[in-house]
Amino acid sequence: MNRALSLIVCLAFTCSGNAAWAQILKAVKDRGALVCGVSQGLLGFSSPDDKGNWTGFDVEFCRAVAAAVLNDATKVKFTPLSAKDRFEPLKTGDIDLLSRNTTWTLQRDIANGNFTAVTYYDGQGFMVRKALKVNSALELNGASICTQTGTTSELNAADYSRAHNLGYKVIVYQKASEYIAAYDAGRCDGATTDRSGLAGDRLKLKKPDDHMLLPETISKEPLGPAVRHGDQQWGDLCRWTLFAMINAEELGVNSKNVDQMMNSASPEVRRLLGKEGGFGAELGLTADWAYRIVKRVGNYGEVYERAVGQGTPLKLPRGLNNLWNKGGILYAPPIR
Ligand SMILES: N[C@@H](CCC(=O)N[C@@H](CS)C(=O)NCC(=O)O)C(=O)O
Repeated sequence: MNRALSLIVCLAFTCSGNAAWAQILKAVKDRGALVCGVSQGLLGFSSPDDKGNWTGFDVEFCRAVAAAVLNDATKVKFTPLSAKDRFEPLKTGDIDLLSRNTTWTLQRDIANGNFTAVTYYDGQGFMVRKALKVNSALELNGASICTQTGTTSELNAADYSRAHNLGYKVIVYQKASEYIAAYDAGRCDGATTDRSGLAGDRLKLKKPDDHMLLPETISKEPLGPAVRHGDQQWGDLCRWTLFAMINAEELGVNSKNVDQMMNSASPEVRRLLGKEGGFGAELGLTADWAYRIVKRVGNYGEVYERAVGQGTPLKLPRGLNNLWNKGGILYAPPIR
């Protein structure tokens, strides 16, 4: 490439990069609300009550971003999306953030948006009726298995069947409510999706205690939020929102003690809470961005316990989603 041409190419990239820079953050600030894509209803992750109040782990992440940007965790407009239709609104800019039990895969990362980080490490499982008297997914030869279309669940079930020569008939439905109803009505021998999803879906069955999860975990399902391609600042902001929540847990900073922690002598706590370092400005925010997240929403552990922990009907153990120094794999880069 000659020098003139390479200069033009270089300028074109620089300009397009600048044009995209900070668009979403500005739009959210101007609008005074974050538009967050969530599921249509998955207990523990994103589910609305009769009055339209949303709760769950993915919902809390939206609120954490709103707290960081707008200093108000309630300033979120939730857009419920089916599995199949979840990526299009991200690409068109109809949502600012997709926080919907979405597995990070190569194809999705390239074609649909940038995955910012993993908020929940999961894997796919199977649910069956106890009355079926099977103890392993390997005993489900020729079984019909219900799941939702547009998911990795659908693809993994087919892979697993092929790899183990099981002859599963994978039956897919457009909506979660349809696949759950079909399974509950006995139209399938088993249901399959992420184990965390099955934990929530089981509670929607007529008799949850008549059903159980089989021991196999057949895939890796790193679930995380995604943002639109091309706005680096917004991606950084969403990624560091999660890292701030994880670091806060590691440093013992929570929503109840965060005000006292503002006076902490620990350099790490001081950098987290914006008393030193001035990292907020680099994210397009004020210095106390992480203070706001912890104060208005909580650290990672608080959110986990509130949404899916032992005090909830889901009772999901922390497992992989515990801190790296407590037996899990949550390891947030340092704030410095
Ligand atoms: N993590 C998987 C599965 C995600 C998924 O959509 N699971 C279904 C079954 S639990 C679900 O959440 N449905 C809720 C909804 O569509 O509202 C993926 O990203 O493809």
